[in-house]
Amino acid sequence: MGTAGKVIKCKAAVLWELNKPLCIEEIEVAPPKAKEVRIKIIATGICGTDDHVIKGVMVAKFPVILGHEGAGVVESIGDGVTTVKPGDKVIPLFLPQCRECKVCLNPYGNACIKSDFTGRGVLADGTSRFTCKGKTVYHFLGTSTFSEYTVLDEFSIAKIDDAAPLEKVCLIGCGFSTGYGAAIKTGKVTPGSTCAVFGLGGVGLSVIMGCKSAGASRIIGIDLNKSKFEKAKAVGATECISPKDFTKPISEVLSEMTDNNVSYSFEVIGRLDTMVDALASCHENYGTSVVVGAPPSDTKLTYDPFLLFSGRTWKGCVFGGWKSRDDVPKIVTDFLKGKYDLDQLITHVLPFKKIQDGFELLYSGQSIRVILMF
Ligand code: COD
Ligand code: ZN
Repeated sequence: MGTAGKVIKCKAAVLWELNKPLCIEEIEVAPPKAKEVRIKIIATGICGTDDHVIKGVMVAKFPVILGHEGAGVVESIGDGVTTVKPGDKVIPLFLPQCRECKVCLNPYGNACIKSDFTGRGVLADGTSRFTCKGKTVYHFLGTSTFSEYTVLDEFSIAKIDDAAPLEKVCLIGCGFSTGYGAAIKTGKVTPGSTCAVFGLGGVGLSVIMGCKSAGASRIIGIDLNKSKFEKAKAVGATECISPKDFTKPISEVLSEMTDNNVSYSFEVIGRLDTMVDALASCHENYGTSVVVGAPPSDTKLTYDPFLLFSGRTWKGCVFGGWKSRDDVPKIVTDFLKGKYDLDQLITHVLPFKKIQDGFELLYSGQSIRVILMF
């Protein structure tokens, strides 16, 4: 391609400071160095975690280009890149898979040590590929999809099927895979089982899709906001309840509804009280409860240890437990085979320049997922 090896000038949303709106700026994107790949982003979702950086709940180096739920096409590759080539459709991975570290080599591990959850804001060689107005701009989670072009380490990229619609499969880069994997990969939901899903946002809906695809026969959605019920039922919930409608603890309500037979429960809210409620709601002996929602930082839980002593299993997962580079292409293929429907999660599609409107939709609770198109 004509741009390979050259600096590309393009548009990106730059966050210059905490608690400020994102600014659409012209930036310079340097060519990829060895073992790096430059991608043209075609579509990106907006996730709550991007907002966590804006609000200072999650650390990052400023100025920064956020975005970690995108899909695009390879523009050029650096020396030594073997797994993708220009023109390939790809999904950037905020949870990389280097295939060399202790975690990647463990058959059950997926939180590769090359992940940038501490906010270093640079690629593996310790530098950034972005500049704006003469200043270095930092990367976010090794992905930075709120830019027309971005550069990633090769270990942060999954090559996907050429037939994949990028404006939909971008959700596989974060929200969908997180929920779907919590059910399929981490919870290992079994056919005919009963599941309870606490929290019916985009990730909770993805958990429901996972439970359904695993063959669960009852899937009970729990949310304070009853306007979430219709969509939850459309993606596979068999019943929905609001804790507001009961005076007794929700675990007792679920036990009565199911003859004490909830095998799997999922917390997809990120609250301490609902984490314990979800644990108490699964069967005291053979039940498994999965924590999907990120807990508030610097908090501690108090719970009755008999909840575990009787035999329950309590687990958590990041990115659904998937090994990103191995599994994301398979999740995309399953989508192309019609195994699940991503349209149900997409409530708004906006041009990239309207990114701030997209965040406003997130704040107002009107959106499940907003997709920005370049
Ligand atoms: N009881 C019942 N429902 C509640 C309660 C409550 N006490 N409080 C809130 N809810 C409902 C809300 O009405 C809402 O419907 C739902 O819970 C939450 O949904 P959303 O739309 O706010 O959020 P999601 O589904 O997009 O994501 C929620 C998570 C908690 C999963 C997310 O914020 C998170 O923590 N993700 C996991 C962390 C992670 O893997 N991060 C990696 C990169 S993102
Ligand atoms: Zn996310």
